[in-house]
Amino acid sequence: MKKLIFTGLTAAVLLSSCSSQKSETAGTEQTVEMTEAQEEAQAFLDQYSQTYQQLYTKSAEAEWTSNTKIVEGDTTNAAATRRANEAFAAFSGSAENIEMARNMLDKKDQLTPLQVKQFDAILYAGANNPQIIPDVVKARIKAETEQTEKLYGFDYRIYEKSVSTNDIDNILKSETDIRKRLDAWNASKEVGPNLKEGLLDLRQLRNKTVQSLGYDDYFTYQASDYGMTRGEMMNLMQQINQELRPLYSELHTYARYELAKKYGVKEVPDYLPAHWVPNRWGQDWSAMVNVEGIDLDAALHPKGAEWQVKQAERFYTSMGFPELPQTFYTKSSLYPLPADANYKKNNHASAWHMNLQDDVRCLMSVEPNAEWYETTHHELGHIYYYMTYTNPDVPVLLRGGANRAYHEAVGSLLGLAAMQKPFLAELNLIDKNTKTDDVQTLLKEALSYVVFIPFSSGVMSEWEHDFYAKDLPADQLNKRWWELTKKYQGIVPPSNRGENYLDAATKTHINDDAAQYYDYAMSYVILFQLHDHIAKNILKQDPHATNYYGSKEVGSFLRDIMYPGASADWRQMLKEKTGEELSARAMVDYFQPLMDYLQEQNKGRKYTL
Ligand code: X8Z
Ligand code: ZN
Repeated sequence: MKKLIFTGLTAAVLLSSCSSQKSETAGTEQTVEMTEAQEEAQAFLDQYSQTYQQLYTKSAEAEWTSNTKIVEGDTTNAAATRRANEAFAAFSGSAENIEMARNMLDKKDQLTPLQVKQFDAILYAGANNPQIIPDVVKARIKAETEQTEKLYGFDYRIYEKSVSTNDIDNILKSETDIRKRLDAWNASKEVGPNLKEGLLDLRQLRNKTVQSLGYDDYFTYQASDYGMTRGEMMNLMQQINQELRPLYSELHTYARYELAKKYGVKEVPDYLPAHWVPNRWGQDWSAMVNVEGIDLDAALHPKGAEWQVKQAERFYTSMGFPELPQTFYTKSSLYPLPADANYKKNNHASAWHMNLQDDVRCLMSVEPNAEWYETTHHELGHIYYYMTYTNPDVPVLLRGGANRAYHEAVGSLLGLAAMQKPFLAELNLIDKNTKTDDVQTLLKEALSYVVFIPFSSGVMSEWEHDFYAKDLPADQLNKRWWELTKKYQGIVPPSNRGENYLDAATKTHINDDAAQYYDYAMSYVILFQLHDHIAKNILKQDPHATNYYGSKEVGSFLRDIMYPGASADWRQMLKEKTGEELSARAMVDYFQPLMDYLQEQNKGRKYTL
């Protein structure tokens, strides 16, 4: 989950500012003359932005407390969060502000492109909180807060003993006893039924809010942030999925046979039982493979959790990014709570731009292992994105990614780079003289990046599409989830999962980052496009074995992408920076060398996808 301000705009923009202000563009101070209409618009924008920022900050502060201190039975935090979110909604969704933005956009040809983008942003935010139906918005805010509390206040148990989700994840990554795996997997799904009523309420409330301002449904609303219709978004997801399907089919076959061997199961199943794979949702299977000579878990363990955060920061500063502000360390919540804490916290990683200014924080539960090492780089990507577009050229209302997927892509890109061998050798996390098997390394990467695609572009996106846009019946929620899981991931439940379960809702995004999971699928595609360009054209290195460490050139390439925030046009940006339109070409190319190996391994095996 990310805590981000909306983006959502299309036209390209020249950075400029009003006549009464000075702006620094490319290091030179410029004063831009404005017409009367532009001055009027700017006066409104300045006023709006100021209040917006204040209320956004209060809401973020309250949310922060609600997500970092979940006390059973306590209602004070929830009430404070509700009040803050209601105040933000009352302002951003006020009929007056929406009306004003509409009127301004009626004469958009008289405004600067940057102003037009800000008015679009005002309307987009308004549609989520329309005060023509204040009761619906209030009910949604209440339901959202309650849903998060239920999800993160849940006490997961295995054999009656309380466990953290990190504990469950560690079992799924390494346990070879199939019974114990099943028990851990089952434990991870126990939270679902508690979330069903709340999620059904949220569907109705989310749909109703955006429908009042003319969107078909909540999924359509979220897709419009990319300037796309819901159908266009789903087509794009299908396309990404298809391009990676041949490789996924090989990986799926390989995993069925290898895991059956590992667990001592004689008959290889046609579909992977969900508790066989090393992740609660089957979205990342990389823990299946150990590459000899690169045991990152073993190398990271003695370094400790704090080292990982500091190291991720060092990676960014090595490329010329500034150090994190001191308040990042004093105000973030970076590590798991002590076992005896009498409260819980949100245990899914997120990055927060608290005041749309200098207060940036992460909420994580970092442990010293490869998964958190990667996640830490991912989250700091969000943080450096926030820090980079917090500059005089980017108005508060456009402090978001070029699109939401870009925001996800930057940190994941650095996560990928931080795992490559030359980089690991530079950090002494592996011995640079050890010979390692490149094919195994690529296989491990594919089990993370390629395996993620059918989950994100297929299962998650289509389930949420059906849920919000197709009114998926309340008695078919789990059925649909497992249909899609089988179809896209080739994964089946360990045993029949009826409608008394709600396995989709065990995924945090279904509850608190709704109808946006395609962001991640798209972010992987963008990530490989950026990486391909960086490796070949900037570093002149093999994309499979790069070392970004210390490269100011890579830093400045990334900085240029992040600097304009949402004032940039995302399609144009991709074209300018990589020479390509959005395409899975780079991702497919990257993993191409693996195809031969997998086909060889899978010779004579039965394919089921
Ligand atoms: O939710 C996240 C980030 C937070 S923005 C940790 N991710 C997705 C997930 O965990 O499901 C990163 C990749 C996929
Ligand atoms: Zn993220």
